[in-house]
Amino acid sequence: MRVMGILNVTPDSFSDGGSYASVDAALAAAERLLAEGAHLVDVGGESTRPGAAPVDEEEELRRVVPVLQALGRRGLPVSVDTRRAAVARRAIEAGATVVNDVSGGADPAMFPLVAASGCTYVLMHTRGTPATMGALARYEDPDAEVWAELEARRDAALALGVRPEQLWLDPGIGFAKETDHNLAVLRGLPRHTAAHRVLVGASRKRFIGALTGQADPAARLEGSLAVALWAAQAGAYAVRVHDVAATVRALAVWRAVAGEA
Ligand code: HH2
Repeated sequence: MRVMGILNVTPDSFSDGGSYASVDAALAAAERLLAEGAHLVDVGGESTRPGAAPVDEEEELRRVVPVLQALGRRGLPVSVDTRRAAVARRAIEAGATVVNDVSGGADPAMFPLVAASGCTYVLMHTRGTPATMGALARYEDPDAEVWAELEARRDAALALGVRPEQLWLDPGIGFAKETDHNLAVLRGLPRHTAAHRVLVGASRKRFIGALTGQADPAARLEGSLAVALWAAQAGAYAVRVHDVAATVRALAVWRAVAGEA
């Protein structure tokens, strides 16, 4: 299973985002994640936490492009976490090979860009925007509804020329989902991993804090590892995590027990 290591270049991560000092810090952090065993570093310049304020395009570009260029010059495996086709385009020019889009292709220019560039594209399930998704977390059957909506977006991407082998599908843990919805979706994973390359992003998320009584995201390691191992057992293709070294070690033991190559 692939491990995508998270590199946030938001101001709360690097107080002077965009300066040389922060680019160097980001480069060092990316190299550390890869040395720890990440297959890919996911660079994001916009927080998508529930209720997060949107970042304008110019600011997002200012945060991520210098970092992506620095990573690209080193030839490091990079994905860009963005909802904007314009940002994705600049990222691909800088050497990113994966576009990770938490909006599920809301930007009308996104699917055509993905089709033309041939990049790998992570298509994630959500409803609404980070500002509105909380109110949209209403489901009768979360697993069935999430995957029906995700497959509809997949079909829209294919209709615009994206090829099936470019796609990873992500049920969007924590996006327009409460704890019970996240658990239902995770429980349903084995039903979907044969048909799709599935990415699971549960690392340090709020539902793990709710289940373990940990308000501090950094104290959610054990719960995050539990979900990563569940995802591996369910046949997921990739996990998106903050704690790369611990995840890689946990997966090594899981792999040995499971008898996976
Ligand atoms: N979750 C976040 C961001 N990007 N991408 C994918 N494919 N799947 C996810 O579940 C996912 C994602 C959460 O974002 P945020 O709250 O900004 O925090 P962080 O980037 O530290 O996870």
